[in-house]
This record gives sequence, C-alpha cells and structure tokens, in this order.
Amino acid sequence: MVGHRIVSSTSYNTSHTIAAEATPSGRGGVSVIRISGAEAGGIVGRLFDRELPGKGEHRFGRLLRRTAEAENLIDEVVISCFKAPNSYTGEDVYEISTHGSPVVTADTLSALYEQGARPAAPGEFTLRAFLNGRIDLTQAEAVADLVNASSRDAADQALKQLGGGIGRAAEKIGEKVMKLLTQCELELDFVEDDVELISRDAKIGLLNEALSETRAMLEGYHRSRRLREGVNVAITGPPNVGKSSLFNSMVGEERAIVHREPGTTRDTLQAECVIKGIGFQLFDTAGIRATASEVEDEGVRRAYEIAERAELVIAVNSVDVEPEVTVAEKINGVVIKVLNKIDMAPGEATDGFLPVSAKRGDGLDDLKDALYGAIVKDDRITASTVSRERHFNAVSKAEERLRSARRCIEEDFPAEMTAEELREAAAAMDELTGKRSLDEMLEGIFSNFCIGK
Ligand SMILES: Nc1nc2c(ncn2[C@@H]2O[C@H](COP(=O)(O)OP(=O)(O)OP(=O)(O)O)[C@@H](O)[C@H]2O)c(=O)[nH]1
Ligand SMILES: [Mg+2]
Repeated sequence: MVGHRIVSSTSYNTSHTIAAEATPSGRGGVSVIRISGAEAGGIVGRLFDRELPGKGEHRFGRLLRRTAEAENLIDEVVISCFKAPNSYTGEDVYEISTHGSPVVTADTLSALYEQGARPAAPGEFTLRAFLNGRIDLTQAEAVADLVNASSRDAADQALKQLGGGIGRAAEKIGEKVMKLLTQCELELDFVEDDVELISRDAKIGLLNEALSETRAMLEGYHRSRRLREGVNVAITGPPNVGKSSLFNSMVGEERAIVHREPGTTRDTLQAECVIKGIGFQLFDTAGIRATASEVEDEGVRRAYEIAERAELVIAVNSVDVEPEVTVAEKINGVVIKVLNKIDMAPGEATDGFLPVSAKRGDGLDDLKDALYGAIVKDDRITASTVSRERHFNAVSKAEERLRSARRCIEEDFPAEMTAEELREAAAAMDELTGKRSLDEMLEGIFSNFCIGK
C-alpha cells in the first residue's frame, strides 16, 4: 500500500525508538516486549549476550543488564527480528519473549529505557504502521476492534476490516472520481473547442457505479457498529413484576436475587446477553415506587438514571401487579413494553405489551427479536461495510457530493461546479482512509489503544 500524505502528530515523535510490553501485564507463560525504531537493533544488541538474530529469525540467549561494576542476568529469552520495511510498524522491530514474570518484564523495560528507548504511548506501534503506509486508518481501527472484540461475530467483522476491504472500496470509488475530475479539467481547458472525451451518459454511468459502491459500504452499518459497541438495555418497572426473573432468564444464570417480597432489588446489576452476535448489556434495577426506605429510594433514583442513559428500555409489568406509576411514560428513547407472568393468566389481553413468562421462558425469543429489531436495521455485512460513526459520516458525505455532481452533469451546469463536488467527494473518501488526516483525529483514534499495540 502506498504511503500517506500526512502531517505527523505532534505528541508522537516517530524518530524515537519505542518499547512496551505487547502481552497483557501480569504472570503467565511468556511475556513479549516489543521494540521498534531505527535504534532497536543497537539497543537490544547491548543487552543480549549473543549476536542478534537476522531478519525473520529468532535466537535464544541471555538478557543482561550491564553496569560498570557488574553484569546481572535479567532472564533467558528468545529474541525475534523483523526488519524494516516488512515489520508490523514498517521499522526495525525486535520482540523479546521473556518468562511471563512482572519482575522480569519491568527489568527488561527499564534496561531498554536505559539504553535509549522510550516507553511507547497507547497505540503507538499501530500509529507507526499507519504513518509508514503499512495499513490505512480503517485497518488501524480494526486492530483495536479485534483486540476488544467480545464475540466471534465481532472478531470476524474486525478481521474483515483488517483485510483492508474498506480501503479498497474507497480506492475504487476514488479512481472513478479522479477519472471524472480529469474530464472536468479537460473540458475547462478546451472550453471553446467543446471537447467531450467521455459522453454525458458515460459520466452519469460512472457516478451511478460510484454511488452504488458507497451504498454498499453504508449498508450493514447498524449491525456492524453494534457488533463493536454493544447496546445498553435497562429493565425497569414496578416492584415484584419479575424484572430480576426476566434478567436471570435472559442471561441464563441466577445472577439476581428473586423474591416474592416487593423491593428485593436495590443495587443495579449488569450482565451480557448475546443476541445474534451482538452484546446487549442488560441492567436489572430496583422496582419503582414511592417508599419510606432511604436505601430503596436510592435504588429507585438509580433505576431512573440507568433507564435514562440506556438506549433501550424493557418496561416490565405483570398480570398480578397494579402499577403505581407507569414507568414507560417517563422515559425518552426506545421502550419495549412487556407483560410478565403470562402463565398465571393465559389468554389475558396484552394489547401493546409483549407477553412473556420469565418463569417458564415463554416469549423470551420474541423479546430478543424485539431488542435486536429495535437496534439493527440492516443485516448485510461485507468486507467494505463501515463500522464506525466516523466512517459512516465520511462515506455519507461522499455520497451526498456524488449525487450533487450527478445533478450538475444532468442539468449541464458548468464543469467548475461538477469539479468542486467531485473534489469534496474525494476529500471525504481520503478522510475515511486517513490520506488527509488531522492531528486530533489521529490522537482520538490511537489514544484509545492499549500500550504495546
Ligand atoms: N408465575 C410467575 N411468577 C413469576 C414470574 N416471574 C417472576 N415471578 C415471581 O414474582 C416474584 C417477584 O419476582 P422478581 O424477579 O424478584 O421481581 P422484581 O420485579 O425483580 O422485584 P423487585 O426487585 O422487588 O422490584 C417472585 O416470587 C417470582 O418468583 C413469572 O413469569 N411467572
Ligand atoms: Mg428485582
């Protein structure tokens, strides 16, 4: 992939050699410490008691901390070598595999720092991969998504994006836009001769193709984003309607205390329920009522707070409880109304409510379908499907400009106007892949990484 025209970010100095633990900190079989930069070989070489491995090789040996007085063994290690430009970052990279001991990794890192490396900032290895043109911005984001994925579907989605599908789709659109732009320039230069190298219909045809490609990128966005982000769902309602019972049956575990006494739940409980690959974070809350108990009152206050912040609210009622307050009416956002304990009154009219029995499991699949349906409007995910709001905005902007360009051509507006729309469309696609990134945008993305990535 080609290098990016990009201003390097101020707080990430790429002339330094950086080091960090790439594996999670703590005890384990092995820990891997990654070091990247022009000085990597020199720094590691001064600590290793053998010759460094060559490109693509690894070598076993002793890592030593040398001072004027003594030579102390840090650990017996394996060092792997990845030479620029064919490494993760595009720079010289060495990976030191030590025993998975926090003491050893701390000593290894401080020895590396003594020799001239500096601690890597979060995401800095991936940032360098991006700056050196190894990956585009959407692939860098996919690295973070893969690391953070909490379901197989979410990991698959990140892997698709890591494969560069979004970048390739953007490039295809970009080529069409450039072809049209060149045409506009020619027309501007030869305006008197009235040249037309590409017919009007052919131009519209190209724009239609580009537009169906942007459409394809946007389709599936809702599901894709949800796979990454998950959805918060509050379970609310009056006391004793079976909120905790419902929470337990959705989660498939006896997490919350269930009791016939009203006012059982006070603290908020949270657990995940995966529906078609998407992680729904369910919150069980205190039953809402006016109460003399200060503790229960605090629970009620929190229940409202959770319901207000959640994207979805399951408002539970039951056939045997006459509610004091109708919770659903007090909440903005998407509310799914459920009537529980339907086993106690089979055939009860349930207008507007989804009938369920938390106890017997009736209606739970319908409730899951309703949750999924309320959030996901499109199922189709392909390698070019965008997964973040940032992507969605950029591609939508490009789409809008392409439509305007098509209108300009259809209505025979001057070529300058078409060209302007096309340039804006190209800029939006460049923003997507990071060809023209801004410092803040970079930092926004990379500072959310964990160190060592
Ligand atoms: N028959 C029947 N009983 C149920 C059902 N769901 C819950 N119950 C009973 O209703 C009572 C209250 O259940 P909980 O799940 O504790 O209700 P809650 O809404 O969490 O109550 P609070 O935490 O006090 O607000 C318990 O005795 C449950 O066994 C159901 O589907 N059918
Ligand atoms: Mg409860």
